[in-house]
Amino acid sequence: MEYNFREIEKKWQKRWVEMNTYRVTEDKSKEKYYVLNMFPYPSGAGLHVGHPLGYIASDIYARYKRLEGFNVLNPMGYDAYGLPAEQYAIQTGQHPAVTTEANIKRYREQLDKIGFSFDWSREVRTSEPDYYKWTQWAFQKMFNAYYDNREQKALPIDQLIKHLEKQGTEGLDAACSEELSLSAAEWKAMNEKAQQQFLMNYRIAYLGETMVNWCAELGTVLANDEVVEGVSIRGGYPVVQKKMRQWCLRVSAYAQRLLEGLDNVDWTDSLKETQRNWIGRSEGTEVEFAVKDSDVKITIFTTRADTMFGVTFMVLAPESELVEQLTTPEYKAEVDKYVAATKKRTERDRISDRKVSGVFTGAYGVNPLSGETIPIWVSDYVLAGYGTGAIMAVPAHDSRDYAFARHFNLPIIPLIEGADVSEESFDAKEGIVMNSPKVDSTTDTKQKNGETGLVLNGLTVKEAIAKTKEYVTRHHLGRVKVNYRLRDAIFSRQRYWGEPFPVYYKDGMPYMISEACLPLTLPEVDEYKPTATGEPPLGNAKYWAWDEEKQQVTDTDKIDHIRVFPLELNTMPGFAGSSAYYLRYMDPHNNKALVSKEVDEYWQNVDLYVGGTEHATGHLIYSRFWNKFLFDCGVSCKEEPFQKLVNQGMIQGRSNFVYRIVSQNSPSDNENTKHTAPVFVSLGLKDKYEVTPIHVDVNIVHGDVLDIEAFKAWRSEYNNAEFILEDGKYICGWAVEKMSKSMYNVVNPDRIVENYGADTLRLYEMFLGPVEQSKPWDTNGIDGCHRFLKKFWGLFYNNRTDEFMPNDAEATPEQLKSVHKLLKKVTSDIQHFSYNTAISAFMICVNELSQARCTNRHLLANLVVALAPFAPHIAEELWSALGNNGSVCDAKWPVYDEKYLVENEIQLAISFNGKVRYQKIFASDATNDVIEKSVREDERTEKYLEGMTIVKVIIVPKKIVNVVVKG
Ligand code: ANZ
Repeated sequence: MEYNFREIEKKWQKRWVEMNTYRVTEDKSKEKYYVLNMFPYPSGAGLHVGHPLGYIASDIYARYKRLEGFNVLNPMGYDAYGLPAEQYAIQTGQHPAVTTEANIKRYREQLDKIGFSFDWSREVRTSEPDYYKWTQWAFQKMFNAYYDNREQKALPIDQLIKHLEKQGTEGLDAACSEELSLSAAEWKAMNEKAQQQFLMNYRIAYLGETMVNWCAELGTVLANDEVVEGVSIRGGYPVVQKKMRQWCLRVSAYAQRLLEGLDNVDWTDSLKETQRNWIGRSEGTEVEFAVKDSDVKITIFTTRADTMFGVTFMVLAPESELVEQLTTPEYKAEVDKYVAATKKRTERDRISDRKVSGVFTGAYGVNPLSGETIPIWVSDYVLAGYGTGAIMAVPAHDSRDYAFARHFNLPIIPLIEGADVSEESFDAKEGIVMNSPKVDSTTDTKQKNGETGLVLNGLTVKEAIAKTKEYVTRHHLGRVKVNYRLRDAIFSRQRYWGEPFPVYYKDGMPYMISEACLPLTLPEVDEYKPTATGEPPLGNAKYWAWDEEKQQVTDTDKIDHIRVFPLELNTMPGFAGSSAYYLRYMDPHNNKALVSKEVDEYWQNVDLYVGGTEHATGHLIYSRFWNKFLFDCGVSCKEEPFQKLVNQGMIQGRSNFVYRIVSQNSPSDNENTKHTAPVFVSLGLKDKYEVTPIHVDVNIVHGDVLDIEAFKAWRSEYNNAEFILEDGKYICGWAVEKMSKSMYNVVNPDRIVENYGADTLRLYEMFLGPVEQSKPWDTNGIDGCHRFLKKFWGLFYNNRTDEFMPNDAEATPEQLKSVHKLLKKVTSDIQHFSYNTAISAFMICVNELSQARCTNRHLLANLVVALAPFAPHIAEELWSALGNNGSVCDAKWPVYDEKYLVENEIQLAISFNGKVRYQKIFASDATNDVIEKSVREDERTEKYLEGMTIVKVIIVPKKIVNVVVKG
């Protein structure tokens, strides 16, 4: 009987559904294992072969763990909110929900064909009210919480209110937007609005004034990567930096915990490093500088307090409030101009651009250590959102300060005597010996301030920093400060297709609609564009106001600000719905909680998370933050959501080319030329002509040979094409490029499944190379995997006679060894995600067993179970043919036995006076006497003796035999 993959796969996919094979419950008799894929955004283009790579890799692991006896949760769902559906809606009027539904349907069909072990009963869609109810709920919890720095956790905002009522801000150490201080009496004297405004500084979800990339033309805020050189990537419209009131999440409060948590998860070093850099912990000192002839003080942040004797000027960020306060009338016009110009530049441009620019404010600061007066400048290389937005500039030790000083001709004071200060010398100096601050200036300070002075001579940089920190603190010149680069997340988008905020506005302040009224469902709109007055798309909704008394949504035109209030018009960003989906999969139908305590305690967290590296600083930071917050609230029982993380590589496209001969005659020369058939020349002959390479659809090329008829039918202009062939074939050229529609190199998994079957597709995707590596899709090798499955099938069924061959025949030691060697390797390879080598091992083993005509039922059954994670359909079919009733998924993973792996023969090299002459095989338990005797008697020994005599025979066990001879 032949391997009929089409029938087998259809049959088992149907049975799996009928038997609920992949339905999983909280079975406490078993240990849990949670496998998760980063869920897809269902785009209109459907899946290409690159998409399932990670899903197959995790499916193999999930199936393996189940065979090992674990209760495995392997869910799937859709990140269903997103821009493409909305853009399409703007262009066509088609409701994004309709597009999304259609795309999901197509995704599901494609996924179903590949034979995944997903428990679809747990599917989630972020755009479903039942799901986003919990996104809104979490947001409200964040609104009603603040972060206590001492306890290092989120606490209910009521606790903060109690504290304020009792003692004002005294003794309060909480994460806040701005350091504030008030007394209990002052708090009580505030009206409701003022109190709400005050609390906004502490809430974990808060409305904050933040700088955003504002694109007036598109009517929305854009992310940094949607803007280049001051214009939007889409449309090329101007983008300016604008302060806007936006919902933000106080992610920065969790910076330290996000950093420390990385030590306890099993992620790649490079991913952890990326997150550490993103969080950007920096220990330094805040130092206060006085301003000459003014009461204003400038606080700067420095990581190099030891360089304070080398400060020659100060720089403020253009956005700093101090700029306006300090600029003298004389310099005002120029400063204003500069500040306005900065608004056009994104922070990213400012960081990457090394061009020097800046203006003098006319004001002077005073160095608290040396007492020297130094000019205060404004420049965009100082960022408003980092540190204090002001710096002390030390051109001799900092490259950007150096460039600035050189450009504006400001003094440069080297702190290492005799050191040459130039751009190249900075790195070399870092971390070596900090020789001394300039000795004169230390003496000067002593004289000026009457202080003991601060001598840093001969210290290392580290020691000098520590000493200066201590000095600065003791003299109340500043304080030790830890800064993080991690910013709060901007959480509002001016979009339609996202989660609505469960928020309404009263007297300009936001109020949460009651938890019992969640979810607040997304309203219908006539237009998906911003309104004529520049409000977000929800501004078009006619039914979008909150009746406070009735506790329900009502008509927008009923808004009277007395009983009926406007609802929030922004929606949540893409990362909202993906921040806690792994928790929802645990308990997807619970309408009382995001996840019940009991269920959460069973599944705990994700044991294996598989997805792309592109989420390193977005989703993987936000969801860790979100989970930590829920952990603080007692909802999630684990601090870290994703224990182990594997990043799958990208599958690149392998493009094919045909070569069109450039016409000798231009159309104007010859009226008929344009009717002339295009001529294409095969790869090997193309150098003889002038040709233009043209991408050709890889689906009409097989093994680099063009299907000429299909090519003619591909495009009308090629209907009458002519071909110059080699050996009767048209050979195409090829190149590895990104897999993309425009390069015609997109391979649809459906086609592969149709032609070779899902099991072949699964095997082949894994056989392409290590999971983490990027690699080109190359259909040329797929036949090999398909042949392997046929051969595997051939161990069970005789092709001609239809006989089912496994029987009770005894297995030979070789067969036992072959299978147990395989089991050992496959077990270890799966554990290390080294699937490609596991598959090679299968190929070797199946060859050996075929040659040996192995029919031992038991050995073959072991093989079927071991192959099941990789090729589940064929495994099910053979498992049932072997007489088993249930699914192969419920079999037991075969354990290898070392005893079959013991080598019973060894091969030794026989040498004469150190020169290896021949190899000889011995029983592995042969004694030295037996070996020596057999070497002496071997006829080859006589030949190599060349008439000499044996002095002695030295045996190095398991390695070599040396025959010492003498003439
Ligand atoms: C003096 C100094 C001397 C500095 C020296 C560095 C080297 P990290 O490590 O990233 O925290 N800085 C502080 N606030 C800044 C801002 N808002 N925009 C741009 N630069 C800022 O870097 C801290 C250092 O970056 C600080 O230490 C400050 O320059 C600068 F040899 O102060 B330093």
